[in-house]
Amino acid sequence: MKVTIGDCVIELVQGDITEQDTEAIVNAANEELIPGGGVDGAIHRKGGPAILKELREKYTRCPTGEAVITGGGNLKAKYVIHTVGPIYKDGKSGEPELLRKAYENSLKLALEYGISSISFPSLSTGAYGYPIEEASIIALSTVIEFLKKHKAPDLVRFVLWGEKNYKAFEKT
Ligand code: AR6
Repeated sequence: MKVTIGDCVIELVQGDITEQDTEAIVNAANEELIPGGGVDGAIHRKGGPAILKELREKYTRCPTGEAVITGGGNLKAKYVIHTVGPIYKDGKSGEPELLRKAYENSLKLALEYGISSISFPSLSTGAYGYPIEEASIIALSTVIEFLKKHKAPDLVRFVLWGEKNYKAFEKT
């Protein structure tokens, strides 16, 4: 599914983030920047050790809602933007704002690096337990607002894992 916001495109696809050929892909990392499971595990496995090496050289940690950037190692993507979504408690402990910040700060880094296409997973909706319906509203509204304001990047692709996640985003 595709929608246009001015000259920019938001695309929803079902698939694997590590296979994307956008200039950047976004990793659902943790504050310690230590490779874990889910998207994070898949990115480090396929991207190879260069990504972790660069993370260790440049950064010590990444607070929730912030984002850092490395090269893409063996991935098709030139860059990996590592951001940390909130761990879901009850939805009333600041999670919506932190999730919004994670998307927004990833997009800001993309602008800073002149990145024209970027793929996001659905941050926080795996190990961190954020309900996909609530998360999809924040993800999409944050990206739409950003594209309206900055008119870049040209393409923002959401890569959803499995049919249930794809359908939730499609409905939103
Ligand atoms: N491509 C796209 N989406 C995927 C893929 C993939 N290859 N694999 C899983 N998903 P998660 P979080 C979906 O757990 O909730 C890690 O251990 C998945 O179905 O990757 O932000 C980190 O180190 C879900 O919808 O990230 C952190 O400690 C979404 O991606 C912690 O998990 C996010 O699930 C971060 O948890």
